[in-house]
Amino acid sequence: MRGRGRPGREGPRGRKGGGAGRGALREGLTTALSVRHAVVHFPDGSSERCDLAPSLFREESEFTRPVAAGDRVRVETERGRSRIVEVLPRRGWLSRLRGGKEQVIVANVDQVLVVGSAAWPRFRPRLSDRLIVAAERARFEPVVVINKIDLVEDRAALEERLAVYRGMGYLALATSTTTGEGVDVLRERLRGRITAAAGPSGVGKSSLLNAIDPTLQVKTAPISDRWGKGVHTTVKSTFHPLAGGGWYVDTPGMRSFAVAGLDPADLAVFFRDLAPFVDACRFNSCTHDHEPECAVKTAVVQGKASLDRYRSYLRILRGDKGAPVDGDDEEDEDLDDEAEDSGAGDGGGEDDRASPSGAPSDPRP
Ligand SMILES: Nc1nc2c(ncn2[C@@H]2O[C@H](COP(=O)(O)OP(=O)(O)OP(=O)(O)O)[C@@H](O)[C@H]2O)c(=O)[nH]1
Ligand SMILES: [Mg+2]
Ligand SMILES: [Zn+2]
Repeated sequence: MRGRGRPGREGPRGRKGGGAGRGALREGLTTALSVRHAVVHFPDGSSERCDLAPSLFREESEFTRPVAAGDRVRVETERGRSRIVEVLPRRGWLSRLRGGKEQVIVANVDQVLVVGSAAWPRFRPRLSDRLIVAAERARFEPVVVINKIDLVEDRAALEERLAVYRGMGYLALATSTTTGEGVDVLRERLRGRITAAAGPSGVGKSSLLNAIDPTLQVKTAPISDRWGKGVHTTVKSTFHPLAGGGWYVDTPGMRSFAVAGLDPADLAVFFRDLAPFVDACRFNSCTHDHEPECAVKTAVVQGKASLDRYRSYLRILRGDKGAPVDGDDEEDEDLDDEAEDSGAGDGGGEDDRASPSGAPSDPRP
């Protein structure tokens, strides 16, 4: 099996030696990040706001920031001030490409809820599939969620899509925080695990958390952007402890998502439905695009693999080359878009925030 394209198991490095002998050193979990600080949760149950040691910033790095939510870190406390002096190697990380660097949305989770909505905003299969690839690359198990299922009467197309994901071995759920559909199954799946929820703004990532644990009351907001893209209510990746054990990492909505660190030759490895056909391609270097005698294309033509998933594959493969993909009606908006980096200071994955002013409110049937 081809394994290139996976991130190294190393991750970022902190100061060698961790500053032993100066202040007391403790290990903890980074549960939230702002531009200059991080909240670190310690095994004794306490949390502290910590500075980031300047030494963390010294090295040239492929990452936009030295610390990410979910990082296991060493914290030094001197004269009542705590600061992160070392980031321990990551088990995996969910990241996106931003301005040529990797922006880590969250590190060291067990699974990623790839959340879309049935309507308002519309379901975006390309974005969900990109997130699935990023989760696979991180070795985090994807769980596919199509929320707001109460908003559609004809579910056939969405159910078909869910069936494709189930066929790949993923848990794939239709949910509604309004009717409660799917919430019990989801709650059970989250128990005892660290789960990051990712997807576009306004699909209900925070609402799902509130449905799972109503005592949390995380902030949510109606979709009031007339283009249905939503306003960004959650602005940074934040860990919430779950009553039944485990954590739910609520992340900011994304308008676009470019998978970081992909080698086109290995992309098919991250498509569990296409990967089994790869070995039968005539050419070892087949990218399953224009090459003759491609077993992946044959499988799609014969209906053994989903055409829509194959479209997602081609979209990611062709990436910023911009070559059109036949029959792909998804807007060309899910590539690396530096214009999005307006201002916000990269506090752990936050996206641009649309203005909510003067827009209509969330329509309910
Ligand atoms: N009809 C319906 N509305 C929902 C459902 N889930 C959430 N909503 C509404 O959708 C809007 C957006 O929900 P949020 O939970 O804030 O969305 P989010 O994904 O966290 O958005 P960001 O934080 O901006 O990324 C809110 O008005 C919710 O009440 C659902 O299952 N059905
Ligand atoms: Mg939110
Ligand atoms: Zn091929």
